[in-house]
Amino acid sequence: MARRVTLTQYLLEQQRSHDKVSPGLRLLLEVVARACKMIGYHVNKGPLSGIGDVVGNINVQGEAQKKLDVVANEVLVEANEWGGQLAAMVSEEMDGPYIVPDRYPRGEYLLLMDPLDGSSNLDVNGPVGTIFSVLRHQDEGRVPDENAFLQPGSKQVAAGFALYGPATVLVLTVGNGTVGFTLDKELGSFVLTQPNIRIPEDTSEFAINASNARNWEPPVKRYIDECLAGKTGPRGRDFNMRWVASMVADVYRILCRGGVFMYPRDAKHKEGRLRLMYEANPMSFIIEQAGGTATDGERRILDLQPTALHQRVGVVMGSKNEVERIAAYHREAS
Ligand code: AFP
Repeated sequence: MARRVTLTQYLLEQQRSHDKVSPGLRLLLEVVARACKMIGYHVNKGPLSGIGDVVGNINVQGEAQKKLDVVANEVLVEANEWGGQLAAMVSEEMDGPYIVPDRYPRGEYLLLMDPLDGSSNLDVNGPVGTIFSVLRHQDEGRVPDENAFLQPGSKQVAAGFALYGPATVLVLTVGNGTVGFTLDKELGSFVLTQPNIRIPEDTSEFAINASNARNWEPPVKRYIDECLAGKTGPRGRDFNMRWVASMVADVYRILCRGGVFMYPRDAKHKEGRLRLMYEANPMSFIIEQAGGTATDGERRILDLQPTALHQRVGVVMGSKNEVERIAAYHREAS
């Protein structure tokens, strides 16, 4: 049987062979992965978990918080606050930064997360996941404030997501490619199953919520119309469409077989719908490290200078040649 490489072994090898992984970052990523296992445990119990009912809270996004959103956030905060690697955390489920309490040592890293992405799929047993991003705290001597987090995505030292689907998978980059692990539920270990994820540069599959079509900007409408025209249109081939309405699931599919994921700005979502800091940035780092491209329609997402923790952004990411075609359509339009 082929030697099974666990997440711990992979991170130790990265620490030894590349200066990109410090002992502190390795420990941080192992703690985040362990927290994801716990979240996956709750998710996989479905209605039997007794959580998931809307508790009536409305989070900073104005969304009804399901208890599992809150539980996932608590699991991540409690797992990460005592280890000494982090100075603070930002989450979709918390209005402002969570500063590691004085009773614990504060470290050099900042953690940003969407604890339960796709949670509106929970009621229908759809795939959901946890997205995370790691930045360095640039001024380690000072308690971080909101501004400490407002770094462009290119400053990320690690990013990843867990996908709680038929299997629980963990996708990770530390800046040395993108890799995938599958949870061996008997052993409780994440085992390396995709040692070098590469996104095909071409694709005939796109992902977009087509119910927004009337609101799309012209370059997006042009691109989608050409895909729908298929063999009879300018693309000369038929396209397929997928939309899981769970970014982690749609992005994982693209990592596995190519495609383009689109949640563009439109007349209804003027800034876009997805969050820059803990959805678009980590996913862009992962996609680029797998040979793909990620823009806000035109500009590279990882170059964008954030101005607010929960700001939204348009997202077009995946197979390089399609994302670049869409960016060209935006340039032509402007
Ligand atoms: P929820 O976490 O509220 O389910 O939103 C999921 C998400 O942020 C992202 O994962 C999906 O790609 C996108 O929203 C789906 O948006 P629509 O519901 O508008 O299709």
